[in-house]
Amino acid sequence: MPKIERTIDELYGDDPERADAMVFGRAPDVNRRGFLGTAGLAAMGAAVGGVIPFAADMPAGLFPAALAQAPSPPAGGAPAAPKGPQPLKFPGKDQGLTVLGDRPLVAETPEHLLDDDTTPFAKFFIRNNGQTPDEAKDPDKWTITVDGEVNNKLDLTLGQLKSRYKPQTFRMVLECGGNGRSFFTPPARGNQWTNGGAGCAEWTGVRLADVLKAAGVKPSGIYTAHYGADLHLSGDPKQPPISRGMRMDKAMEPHTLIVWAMNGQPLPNIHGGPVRLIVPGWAGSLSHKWLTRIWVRDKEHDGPGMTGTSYRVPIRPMVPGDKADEKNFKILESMPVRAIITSPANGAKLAAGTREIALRGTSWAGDRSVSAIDVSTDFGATWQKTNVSKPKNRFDWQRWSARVKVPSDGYYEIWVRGTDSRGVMTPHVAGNWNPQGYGGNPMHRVAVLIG
Ligand SMILES: Nc1nc2c(c(=O)[nH]1)N[C@H]1C(S)=C(S)[C@@H](COP(=O)(O)O)O[C@H]1N2
Ligand SMILES: [Mo]
Repeated sequence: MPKIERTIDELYGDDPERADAMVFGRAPDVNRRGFLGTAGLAAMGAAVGGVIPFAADMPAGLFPAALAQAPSPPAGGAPAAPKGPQPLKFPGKDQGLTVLGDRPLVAETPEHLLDDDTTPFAKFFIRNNGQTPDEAKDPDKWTITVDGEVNNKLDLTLGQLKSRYKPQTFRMVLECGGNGRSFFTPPARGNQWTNGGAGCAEWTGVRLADVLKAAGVKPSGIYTAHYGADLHLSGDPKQPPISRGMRMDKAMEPHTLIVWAMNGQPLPNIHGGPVRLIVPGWAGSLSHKWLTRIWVRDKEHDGPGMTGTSYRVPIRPMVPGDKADEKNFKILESMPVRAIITSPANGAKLAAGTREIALRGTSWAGDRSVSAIDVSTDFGATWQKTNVSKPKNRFDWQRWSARVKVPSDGYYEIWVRGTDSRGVMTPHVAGNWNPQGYGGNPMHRVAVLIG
């Protein structure tokens, strides 16, 4: 690939018309599919590294996947990462993880590293909001309080939790509420996740429902509020750290767990050890780490992360980039369907003469399941069905695989789209724009160069 002086995002940000003319070799107002002039085609081929056999199907104005790897700089909030993806340096973690922020530590997993059925610790994303507490010296003495709208307030040690209730193990996706945020235009505030704020691990613990039943939730107890041992990022104990909560019916679901093990090992400190919540299907921020207290409330929780536009999405669509009217927002619950390609990696180079490519990926859909995954090699002109695995249990992700044929050497984009159990499909571009960028789940694409 030729050296790119400025990222394509920067170019588009500064002068979109010139950028379009450079990339597509034509006036930007010509919005017809396949309208690439000969000069434009040559320029585009040079930019992506090869001829484009399906150029006629390439939508006008499309960023080639080969050039769209670097996430856009954020509009505000989190500071922009210094040039290019920063590798993660953390004991036991794969250096291929991308650091999105180091204070607090936030790191995502590039799609091609999500190629395991069960995401190992080494490849599991990290999302902290505050200061990570020190490792617990005596984990079984860690205490969790359950209070508020309950008949019997509980102070349970982890040891008691393990012995009093029946342990459960499920393989389930944990996904940050902001996953996919970098796909919004104009950029949304916060960590610029691509698709890697997610992983699927085996979680062992007890049902939150069993603990709540032991505490005896009063009819007035309709919502939970979660508290942990981490301090606010400032280190000031008077500043409240993140505290989210959920409707009682989600808290009572059989897959909502208080867990102490991940992939059969004691829960690592960085993932909330010795004990955390796992609330599958909903924003990862509900899965409170270093859990110390569940307060049962008689109204929707209003802790940090529950108000304004935090973890809240528009009820009626808003104009992208516009000022938010907070009355038009409701709390984010189930995450939307997402489908990614885990092999080949974006930018893969395959030997000349390759005519068939083996594809693998994974998919999940919040509270729903995935009913179909389709792939395209011709910019979405035609689609092919893939084999989609059955989940091991509810909230497990669903791996998919396919073999696709290509007619000649050159530059291809593999596109994937997923459909959930209610027929809702991943869109071409992130929709329902919102200031903090929740629910960005456009089709994933990878660039592949043959020869
Ligand atoms: N106590 C506490 N719990 C927390 C957080 C936090 O900052 N503090 N971050 C939340 C968010 S936003 C996400 S996405 C998940 C990330 O879990 P992980 O770091 O184990 O991947 O933890 C959630 N639980
Ligand atoms: Mo998150």
